Amino acid sequence: MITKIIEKAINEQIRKEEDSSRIYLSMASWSQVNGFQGAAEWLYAQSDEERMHELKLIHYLNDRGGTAQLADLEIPTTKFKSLLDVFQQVLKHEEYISASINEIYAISIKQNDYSTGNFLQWYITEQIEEESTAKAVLDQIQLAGEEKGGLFHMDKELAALAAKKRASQLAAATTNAGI
Ligand code: OFO
Repeated sequence: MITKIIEKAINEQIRKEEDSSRIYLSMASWSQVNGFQGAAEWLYAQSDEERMHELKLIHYLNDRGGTAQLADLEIPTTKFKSLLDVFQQVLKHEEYISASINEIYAISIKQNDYSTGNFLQWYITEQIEEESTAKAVLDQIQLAGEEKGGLFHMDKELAALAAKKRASQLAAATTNAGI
């Protein structure tokens, strides 16, 4: 049985993951409209991944005797200055999510809830990867600067990264479905 404190913390994280999904969806849409097809594909895939993070938390909370609850969300911005601006915000957002996961982990240890601590390890590892990918993409966009050729190349790289992401999402879905 999960404590009310952990239930509240996980519900708050459910809200943040759903919010992340919508933020990336908005960024994906902006990228598509502004001619960055590869970035759009990557961000659409990232948005789906955040929904998967949300679902994983919902299932965990309900399975442990808690009740998952959805919350109101702010409308994500649709205005970005550039692709650089988009990925600066992606990195900032991932750092915020990492801090949030670390906070729930600390609460779970304080509450002697080692099952939740163990469950959160998956998110801790995931965040290391997400921050590192966002940072690598951002570095490359910064290197390309305003140069069209550099940005075109970066967009192609993002399309390749998106294809990889989709393949691993499919593999995870297949495993979860027990296929
Ligand atoms: Fe990108 O964050 Fe979810 O967990």
